[in-house]
Amino acid sequence: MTEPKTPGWLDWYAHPSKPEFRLPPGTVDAHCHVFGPQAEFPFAPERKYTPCDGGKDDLFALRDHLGVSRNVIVQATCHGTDNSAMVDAVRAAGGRARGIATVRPDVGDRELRELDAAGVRGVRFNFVKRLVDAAPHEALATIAQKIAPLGWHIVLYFESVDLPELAGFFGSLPTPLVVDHLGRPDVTQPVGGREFGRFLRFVERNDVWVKVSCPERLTVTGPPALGGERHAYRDVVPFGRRVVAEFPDRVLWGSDWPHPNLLGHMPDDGLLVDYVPQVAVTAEQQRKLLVANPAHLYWPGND
Ligand code: 0GY
Repeated sequence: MTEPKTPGWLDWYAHPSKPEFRLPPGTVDAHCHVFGPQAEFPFAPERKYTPCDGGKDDLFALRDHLGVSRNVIVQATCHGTDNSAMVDAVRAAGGRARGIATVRPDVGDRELRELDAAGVRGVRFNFVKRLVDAAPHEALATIAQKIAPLGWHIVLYFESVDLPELAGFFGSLPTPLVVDHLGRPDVTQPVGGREFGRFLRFVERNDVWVKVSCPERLTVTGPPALGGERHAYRDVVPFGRRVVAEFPDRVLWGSDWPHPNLLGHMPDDGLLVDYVPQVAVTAEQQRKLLVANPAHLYWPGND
């Protein structure tokens, strides 16, 4: 039996537009997910939402439609610590995908080696309270120690207001760090203001990677009206542009398809591609953001 979707759930865009911006060859979508399909990969009992299906075939179709070459598939919280849908998708991509897993502190070496062989290159630590129950630092530190010898990294998902209390713990982690969605700034604050300044200093001090992703999640002004201009999410642009300008060798881009838990609107994925040249304004910035940086992190030796 399949579970019904969370009331009000917004499904991913079935017919995304063709982007005006031509992604350079080798572009990596470094943040996307798969949801099920539920009949094959049931959702986890401890999940906080039940999404629509968004399986590997739909992801690969979007990849090809947008002109993306490779994907990094991040375990979604609706699958808990059962990584099978994500691993199945990474395997099916035949070298064109890597994975980010969620594991428990008691994960064994054998399971980690199997995940590594499948193409997993990191774990995600999620501190967003609406998505996960408490994330005790001791348990996460145990996971970090176990994955560090594999050369994996840790993906961090947190709200910007929580950074001050988390920064010390993040600084103690033994692997490279990758921050989701610009550290989720409040884009009604100035880009030169205290909160974003704190985030920029954190990135500088800890040499972390930042995903310049999810303008559709961070925006307050919203997308353009249907049929309107293609320069969407203008209120997020200064934040993305600042990070790309300051840390050109440390930024990644991701679509976040199939876009869990959006409340206001579902983005046209073609528009999300057209957001890229607004924040990476030179060809060199675009090459680093889309191709060179993710290749270095996920396909080293091949970059
Ligand atoms: C994202 C954002 C969200 C959800 C998840 O794994 C997830 O469930 O990541 C969110 O709700 O903000 O990165 O996809």
